[in-house]
Amino acid sequence: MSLVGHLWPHERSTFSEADKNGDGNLSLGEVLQLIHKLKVNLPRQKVREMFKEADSDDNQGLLAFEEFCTLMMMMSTRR
Ligand SMILES: [Ca+2]
Ligand SMILES: [Ca+2]
Repeated sequence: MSLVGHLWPHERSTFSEADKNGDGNLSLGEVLQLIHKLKVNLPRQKVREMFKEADSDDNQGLLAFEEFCTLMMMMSTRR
């Protein structure tokens, strides 16, 4: 089973919970709030870098669900 497949249902609910304004995308601010809530110990600067790296489609500055999964993968593999 792939990691993404395994995480899917959980990530989906995390994503919609983090999407405060309900636009279907996560802004950097929403991601930072989520990370704070999850008590993930990462410096803001690091989060910003990973956000930019995960943000790979045409809709820059916002993370779609797939991009958010990429970000979560980065966070779990790069401690
Ligand atoms: Ca949003
Ligand atoms: Ca994007």
